[in-house]
Amino acid sequence: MTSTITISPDTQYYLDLEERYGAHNYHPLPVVLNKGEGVFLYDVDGNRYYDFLSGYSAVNQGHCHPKIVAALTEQAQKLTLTSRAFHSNLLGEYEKYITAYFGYDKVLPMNTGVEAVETALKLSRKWGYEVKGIPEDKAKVIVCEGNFHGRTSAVISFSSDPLAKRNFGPYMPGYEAIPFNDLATLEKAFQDTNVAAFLFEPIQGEAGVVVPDDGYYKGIRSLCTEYNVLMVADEIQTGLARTGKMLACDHENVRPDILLLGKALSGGMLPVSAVLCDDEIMMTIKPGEHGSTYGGNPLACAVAMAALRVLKEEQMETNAAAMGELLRREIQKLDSPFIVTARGKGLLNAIVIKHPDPEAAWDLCLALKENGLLAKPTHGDKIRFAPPLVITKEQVLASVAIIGKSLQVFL
Ligand code: IF1
Repeated sequence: MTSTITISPDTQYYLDLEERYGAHNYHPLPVVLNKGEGVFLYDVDGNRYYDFLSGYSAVNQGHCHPKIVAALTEQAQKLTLTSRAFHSNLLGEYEKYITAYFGYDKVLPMNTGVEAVETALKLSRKWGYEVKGIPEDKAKVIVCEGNFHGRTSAVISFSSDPLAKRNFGPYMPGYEAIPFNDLATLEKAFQDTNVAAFLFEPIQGEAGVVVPDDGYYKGIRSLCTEYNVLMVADEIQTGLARTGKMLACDHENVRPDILLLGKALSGGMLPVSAVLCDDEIMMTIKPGEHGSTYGGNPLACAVAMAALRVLKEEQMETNAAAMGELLRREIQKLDSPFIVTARGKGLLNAIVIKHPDPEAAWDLCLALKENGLLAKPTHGDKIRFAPPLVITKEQVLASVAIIGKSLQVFL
């Protein structure tokens, strides 16, 4: 492998600060960024990069989208936080806007994605006991092997990734993992009348952008309806136009019972997440039974409405679908012996690397960085390619040229 990287004194200065004073809970690429605009990121040495990670799909609208920044800065000078001890003039407006946008009775506003997941798990259990009639403390939630839903102690309890759970026990009971994209096993699991919900990612992101067979979402919907189990779609990464539709479930016109959103719900400005469902489920939580300090704060409400608005105004789902097709087609045309496949939907994609060196994906990402494109491996041999949804045809072609050039690192 001939990947050589250059680290300037300015870059090294920042790397050293993080090494000395920060937890070592990540292994980032050796690049220090100080500016973002649209599809581009810029480092402290003024180098420009195509961003092919988009903050793990939190920056679908492009870095520092002017309309979202304007909403942020305008609201930041008026009122940022009241807590839910009092009302604000924006929470109700936001709740009306987002519930109409996605077609649900109500929304429970939270902050991070995993808080939305935890909220959905609590809602599912509460609904299980108080509506479905599951005996107390017997509720089960079915999840998928290879899942990633966040990093709280309860959520890692049902992770199948040893790295995510090792030495974080004891684990939360009440979960059963089945294979992803397997409706027969899902139906078997639903024979247990204590099952309250099925939590799934429409496309498994962290597992390496694993796209299920056509008909999977329709199959889940039909089984959940038949067995009175809540269909809980974690669209925190796949939602908000990322896969070429507003929601990944829209590819099969399927409506989950509980919809989870996060990441790009704020366009990368600040943590904003949301749990949407109808009254039968949402009204099982009574005052004082759930919440958070920042949930539904006026700043988040203003930013989220702007972030949702630009998705539609700029028809980002249409662009994501077209540019995703182009990206996968152009990568296939590279006809590289080191790329097994380029897979995904819309602009949520990954390439699978074929090379004897286990570090090959990492070395390719270093070469991509040297050539002006930022991407990160996931689970060893896969590299996620997920640029902001505002990317143009010319920028896709330029990016693929960088990918083609960088693959020479394997020669
Ligand atoms: C990290 C992964 C992606 C998510 C889905 C819930 C959450 C996430 C489908 C929780 C968060 C982030 C977390 C971040 C890296 C990134 C990630 F690699 F971890 F798995 F995108 F694929 N549901 N995903 O993808 O949302 O609490 O983070 O706001 O932890 O390293 P969060």
